[in-house]
Amino acid sequence: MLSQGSGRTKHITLIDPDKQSPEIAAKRALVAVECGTSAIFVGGSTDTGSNIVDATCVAIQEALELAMFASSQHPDADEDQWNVPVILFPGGAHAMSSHADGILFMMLMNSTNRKFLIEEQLQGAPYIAKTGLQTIPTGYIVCAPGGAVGEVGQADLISPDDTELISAYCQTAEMYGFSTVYLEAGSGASTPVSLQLIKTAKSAMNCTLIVGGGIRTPEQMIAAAKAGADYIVTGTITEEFEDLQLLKERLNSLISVL
Ligand code: 1GP
Repeated sequence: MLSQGSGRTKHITLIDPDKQSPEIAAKRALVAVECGTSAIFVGGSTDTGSNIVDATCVAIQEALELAMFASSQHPDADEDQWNVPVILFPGGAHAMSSHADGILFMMLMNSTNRKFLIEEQLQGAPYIAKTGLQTIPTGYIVCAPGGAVGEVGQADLISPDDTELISAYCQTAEMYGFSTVYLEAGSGASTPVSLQLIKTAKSAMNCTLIVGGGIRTPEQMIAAAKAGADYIVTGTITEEFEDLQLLKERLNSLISVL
């Protein structure tokens, strides 16, 4: 579902179901897909209930299906453009939906609290097994400044120049068999994950590398891509625009540089 495939860095849009109604979330997701985003992550906040997560996944899936159907009626349109996965990015075992295409099954590797290392996973696994949600085994590593997720997740933050430590975390992730590593600076972070950490992570392992948190400009997108990110996640930007046309312009300016 997420792979290093073409070698070109791709963009992922994060939608936090807590930040808008499911209808608005679906409209925002459509704009993002139109701009070329490759997947929609649904999640983020730690206390969002499953009902809101589920309603948001349903609304996004329905909107994508409708757009795909509309495209199929036009000989010049590319209906495959709308075929993007909706993937859960859960704050915990409570934030699940069977209407997603998959789930980042994460270990917050640098948490000091066993809740985020194994307990939430133990609670979520039976539901995932029952619903058959496709799992993406992911090592989630929170880097400074870390923001809310660093605090709530009680992460021992990785400092921007600690290449030795990030390298060991990435090697560990690969040895555990994780397919993916997500370097997170925190939603709305004042500074994104350092380029040094991205470069080191990329060269330390063969896992798919996701980078997110505080990325807001085309220059930051280009730098993270050059440093080795396979996927770049942006979330906050999508929530800043009520006007969908303005959102489209902003997202286009970011995604088109990849
Ligand atoms: C947060 O990495 C994501 O989990 C996205 O961060 O909201 O800062 O874009 P932003």
